[in-house]
Amino acid sequence: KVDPAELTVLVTGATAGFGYATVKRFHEQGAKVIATGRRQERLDELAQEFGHERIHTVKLDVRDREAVFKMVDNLPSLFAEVDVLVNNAGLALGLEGAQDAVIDDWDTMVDTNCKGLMYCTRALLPGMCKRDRGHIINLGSVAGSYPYPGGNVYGATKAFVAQFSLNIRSDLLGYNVRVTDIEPGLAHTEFSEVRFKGDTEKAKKPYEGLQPLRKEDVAETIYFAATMPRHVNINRLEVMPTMQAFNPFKFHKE
Ligand code: NDP
Ligand code: 8X3
Repeated sequence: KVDPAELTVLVTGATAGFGYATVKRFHEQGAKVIATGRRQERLDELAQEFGHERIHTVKLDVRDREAVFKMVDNLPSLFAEVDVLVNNAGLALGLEGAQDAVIDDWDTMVDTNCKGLMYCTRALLPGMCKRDRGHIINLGSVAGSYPYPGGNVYGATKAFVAQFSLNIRSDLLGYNVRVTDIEPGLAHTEFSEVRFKGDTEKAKKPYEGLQPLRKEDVAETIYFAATMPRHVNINRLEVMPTMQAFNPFKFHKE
């Protein structure tokens, strides 16, 4: 098994949800962690929580290509050799049908979930290849495999994440650099608050009457993939709440 205390882990979107839980999981096991996100006050709280030890925080919007590359170039030497990149920053916006969706929301999802993830990957991969040691862990979703009404662009961005993950695996054959796509189902984080733009009532609905995944469950899955022996690559890992499953096809009848 990989010893987490020997790892430097960079997490995007570390200010909430899976990202925060992932920082905590790795940090408590002795890893050095770079926590990034847009909300500075949350990053400050995080550094405080972990005693400013083995933690480096950077305010970063993954959509800003220049800032992503600058962040990687400017990492302090103690954190410069990143072993694990957790490409977690992402969001869904809206649940309208494609015919009614807000096109700016589509842009934001593509810019964050696809392009931001691409930039972080591209910025860190050369170092990983040079050191012949690394792991890119992407946050996909069940929404990338199974369609649902209103999932239009969000699901498509996650299908991109799944295929991008497989394709870069092909590019990296011959290097000790692993690539994993973690594909969670319904999980209770700030995800729904963001999707419904602060409409708390709507945001609560998906989680009512069932036990969704907790952020810690997903962090554990990420941790599992990262600490498997180096000869093992988890390609895709789909994880759902026990209380979630599939619908049959629907038909519109005249
Ligand atoms: P949260 O909303 O709780 O957390 C999302 C994180 O992403 C926040 O830390 C946010 O931080 C950050 N973020 C959003 N936009 C940007 C940006 N442009 N630049 C940098 N950071 C950004 O959601 P989850 O923890 O649930 O989601 C994490 C990932 O998991 C996402 O990719 C999501 O699509 C995916 N996912 C979620 C599922 C769920 O049901 N919750 C299921 C399957 C996948 P800040 O605002 O400070 O920048
Ligand atoms: C998040 C899961 O089903 O809300 O990716 O799209 S879902």
